[in-house]
Amino acid sequence: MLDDRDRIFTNVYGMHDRTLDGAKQRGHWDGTKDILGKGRDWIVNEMKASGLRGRGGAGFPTGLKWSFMPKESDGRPSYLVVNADESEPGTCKDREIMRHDPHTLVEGCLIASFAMGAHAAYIYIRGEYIREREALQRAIDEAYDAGLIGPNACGSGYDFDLYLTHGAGAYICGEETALLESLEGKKGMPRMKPPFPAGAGLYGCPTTVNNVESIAVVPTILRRGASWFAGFGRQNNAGTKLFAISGHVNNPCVVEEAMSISFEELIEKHCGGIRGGWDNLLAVIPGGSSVPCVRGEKMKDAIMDFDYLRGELGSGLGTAAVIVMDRSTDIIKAIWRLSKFYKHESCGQCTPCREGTGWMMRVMERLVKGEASVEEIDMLFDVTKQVEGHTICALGDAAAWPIQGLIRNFREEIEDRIRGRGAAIAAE
Ligand code: L3W
Ligand code: SF4
Repeated sequence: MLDDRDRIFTNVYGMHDRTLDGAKQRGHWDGTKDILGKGRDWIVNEMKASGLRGRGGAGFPTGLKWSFMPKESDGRPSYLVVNADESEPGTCKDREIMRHDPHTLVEGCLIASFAMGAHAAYIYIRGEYIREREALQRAIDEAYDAGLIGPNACGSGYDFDLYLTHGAGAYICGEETALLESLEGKKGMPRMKPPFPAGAGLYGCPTTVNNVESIAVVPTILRRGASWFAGFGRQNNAGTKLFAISGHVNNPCVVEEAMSISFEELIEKHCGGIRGGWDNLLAVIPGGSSVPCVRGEKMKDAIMDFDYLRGELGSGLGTAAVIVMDRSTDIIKAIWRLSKFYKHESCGQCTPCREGTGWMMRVMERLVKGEASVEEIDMLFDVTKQVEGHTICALGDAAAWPIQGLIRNFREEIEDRIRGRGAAIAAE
């Protein structure tokens, strides 16, 4: 279990003072000017050496992403955009940072922006996060008043402005290019990639979009050293990580742990075990609603990191939103509910997603009722394959993967329901 001294987020439950004074007492904003004094290259190289992979779901190496930004300006400004549109079902970790440890994010924005030559950063926060927005704005105001950001930030000679803006309830605005469209005042519709934001992002300028947690861990990594962070977790899966565990555990929580912790330890140490015991565990979605569910039996020995969950279990760490379901769950109905969500949130601009999400949801509805035929299970799987990888953004994949996980892991249950319904009709 991670030692308290190695936790970056020391105020996850809001037990301590979240103002600037409290943040400073917990070690934040300590030596920030010295970090900036080491220069852009040093910061980017340290971030690469730390092994930090993006915490928003995709796990793209953060230092590498920063290195895509231009070294010399071609006349266009560069921007950092923080994706705080946390909307993935099950995911509520960034909320804790913004509510209770907002200075980690504000300080991270300054350092990350400096490293990428950006004099302005935008935090795009989910519209429903009203208290979080207030807490974050207070922290930004405090940082301006104390000269930590603004002109000559921290006395470094670097000018830096930080803006907070909010969304209006659309899940798709968490997709990085839809978020940029929305920031520009347009309808939040994903753009084709490439070009990636580093080449043409906000207002057509070089932009890096990073998740809240990815940016908020930066100052501590640089203070304590890349090797300290890289010392947690397995190779290629470094660091500490916020896990948000919900569902049928005795004590749902958000907790920072070492990457690659076992699922069993995570649940036993922090959640008081599975409701009704381990034999009662039916299924787990280990990384937010977009990744495939896994049968409970396969999860007990699982290692909670990117490579194990994808390579060994065909699922993913995603946002590390761990959704636990016990045997009281109607798993077919639970996945149907996700299908309904993705259908509702599809922006509709590409055909496989616009048509496919509705089609998949309707077949799922019939599976829930046991009204489909057994042959339709394979047909549904085929349709998910036609959606996956054939859309402008990852929402198409996100709609396809949970259904694929259901069919791979719970085919017998689906067939039983169809046969049971058939038998019931015959008996009527
Ligand atoms: C420059 C290249 N940049 C990739 C950048 C790219 C982006 C990052 C990751 O979707 C996933 C999705 C959800 N040159 C680059 C490059 N980049 N190649 O790297 O890119 P990508 O395409 O792998 O992912 P994505 O489009 O950002 C994110 C999944 O995460 N998800 C989480 C959803 C999370 C929320 C939330 O509430 N936080 O909604 C869970 O599974 O399905 O697969 O920056 O530009 N050659
Ligand atoms: Fe819009 Fe769906 Fe296409 Fe993404 S995949 S651009 S959400 S229609």
